[in-house]
Amino acid sequence: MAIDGRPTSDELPAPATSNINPESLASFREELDQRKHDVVDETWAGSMPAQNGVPPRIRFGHSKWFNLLWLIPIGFVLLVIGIAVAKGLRDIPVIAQFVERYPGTVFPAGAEVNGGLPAWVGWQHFFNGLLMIPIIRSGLSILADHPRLYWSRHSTPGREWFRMQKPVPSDPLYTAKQDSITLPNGVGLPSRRHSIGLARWWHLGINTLWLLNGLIFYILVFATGHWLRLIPTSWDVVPSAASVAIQYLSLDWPTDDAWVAYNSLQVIAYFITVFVAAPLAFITGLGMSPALSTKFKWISSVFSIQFARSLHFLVLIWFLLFIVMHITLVVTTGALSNFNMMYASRDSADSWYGFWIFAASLTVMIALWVAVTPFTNRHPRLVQRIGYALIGPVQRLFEHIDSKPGQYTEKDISPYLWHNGKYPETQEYRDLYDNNFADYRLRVSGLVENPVHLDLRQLREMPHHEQITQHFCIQGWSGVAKWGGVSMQTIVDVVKPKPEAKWVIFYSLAEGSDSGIYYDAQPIEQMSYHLTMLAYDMNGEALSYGHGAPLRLRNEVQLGFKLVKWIKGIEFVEDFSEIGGGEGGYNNDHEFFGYRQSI
Ligand SMILES: Nc1nc2c(c(=O)[nH]1)N[C@H]1C(S)=C(S)[C@@H](COP(=O)(O)O)O[C@H]1N2
Ligand SMILES: [Mo]
Repeated sequence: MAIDGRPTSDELPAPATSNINPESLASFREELDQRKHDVVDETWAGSMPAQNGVPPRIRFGHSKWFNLLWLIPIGFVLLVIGIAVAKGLRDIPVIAQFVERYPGTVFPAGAEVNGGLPAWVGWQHFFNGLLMIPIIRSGLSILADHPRLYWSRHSTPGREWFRMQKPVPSDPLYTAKQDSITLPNGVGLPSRRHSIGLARWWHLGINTLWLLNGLIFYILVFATGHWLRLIPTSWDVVPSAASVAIQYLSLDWPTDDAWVAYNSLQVIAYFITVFVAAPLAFITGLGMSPALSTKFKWISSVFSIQFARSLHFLVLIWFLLFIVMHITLVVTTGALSNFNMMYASRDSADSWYGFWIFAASLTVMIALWVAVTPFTNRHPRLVQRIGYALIGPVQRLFEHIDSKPGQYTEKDISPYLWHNGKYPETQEYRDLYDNNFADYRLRVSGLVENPVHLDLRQLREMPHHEQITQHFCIQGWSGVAKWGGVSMQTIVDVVKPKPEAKWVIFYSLAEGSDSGIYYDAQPIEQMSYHLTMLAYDMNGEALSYGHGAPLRLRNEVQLGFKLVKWIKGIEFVEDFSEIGGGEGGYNNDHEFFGYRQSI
């Protein structure tokens, strides 16, 4: 045994004589599921049965968990106490004077010219609300696919600060997919268990439109005087907001001057929402990209993907609280006048005009809410295509990042790396495993000058490549490991791809969760990246069964599902439309993932 536990090539069993003939090379494609899956039906995703989670809870101390449902009665009691206290406070002369001194609205200089809300504010507001619905719902579906949140990148079971799933069972081969939960119908988009592929097209696709809407909003806000309504220009907003809070809580509303300027509590809430929460949602979203994190090493080392994911979730909580408070107050503080101002640009407390526009916009939102899930189940390919059209260019752009190893060191290695996917259960694999992979051959073929069969001894004799890198599963968990093996560039140099070769297909010994073997297509440029390799060692030991023995792919600009485990063959091709279901990978064929996933 070598000192670090890794077997040397002499210690491996001598290879058996090869029984591989040229026809067996062609057979990879025949082992794929060639059907087109174009609907979400019962058999989809390996017929995973629904599985409920548990009410959300937060960890305090080492292993105590607080069930967040308690916040409902606690919140109610606090509200009642708050109202009683606020009412009492207003009878105290000092407080009464304070409220008189700060009635609630700070009028910035030049505010009068801002009287009324222009029509663009109403439209912006409508589009924002409309887009937020699928964004939030699909975001919840993404969370439900790995229903745990951590502060550190290690995603160690028991170390999460939030979960809506039972504790992780002790089975060492428990997978992240088994951990996913179903959401109540109508909540998630889709609410179905492990529908993350589709949820992500909604989330990322609609996000591009939401960001565009936001950008237009920013431009108009600053091009007009509208920013004076949203950005506090004097510290008086602080006492003034406190005064508004007392007035609201005592159920005696402050005077409404919203036609000219918002009250200070509104200004602060709107300011945080527009200028803090929204940009933070964007930045933390990008913080979960594998490609970007190999590029922005320093930031991603300090603020890990899990930190970004947790903050992203806290931003969601802010948005949800904001939406609930905002709607409650709009409806309880002169609803007709508020609707007229926002939807009809008019200052009137008795016309129903604004109300009807609001009602129409609400109808559109509800119709959308009800229709999106059945639509997604019926036309998942369309959702995938539109999603790709919207976010694909960004996925493509980030794929050009070719970073060098060195971001992490031994001390960053995670104590636990989740397992995922469907384990190999074929006789073919069992025979290889039982014989310690002596009969294993990696078959590299297709559009290459020099097709090869390589046994493990030959692979171990090739120049050794090592990297300590972070794994990003599409479901949201992560972890750092040390991978040892052969750089893909070494293989490329041996086989010499022909100029027509554009894609590289990795075939697995394992089947996918539904039918046919697991496979994935990778762009040929990425085969020459510093962080693309075939790993036969993990953390200094031969790769384990669960993590892909005897050989797996690492390509660190991509999400985990593209990193095929238990590799048996590699084929260089011109395009992948004739391979399997034609979508460039098992998950893309069956679960509507994308063939590029750098975010
Ligand atoms: N053959 C095969 N490879 C696979 C999968 C699979 O189901 N089958 N799952 C993928 C997914 S979704 C992830 S996140 C990683 C997980 O690797 P790990 O189990 O070593 O952490 O393997 C990928 N490779
Ligand atoms: Mo994954």
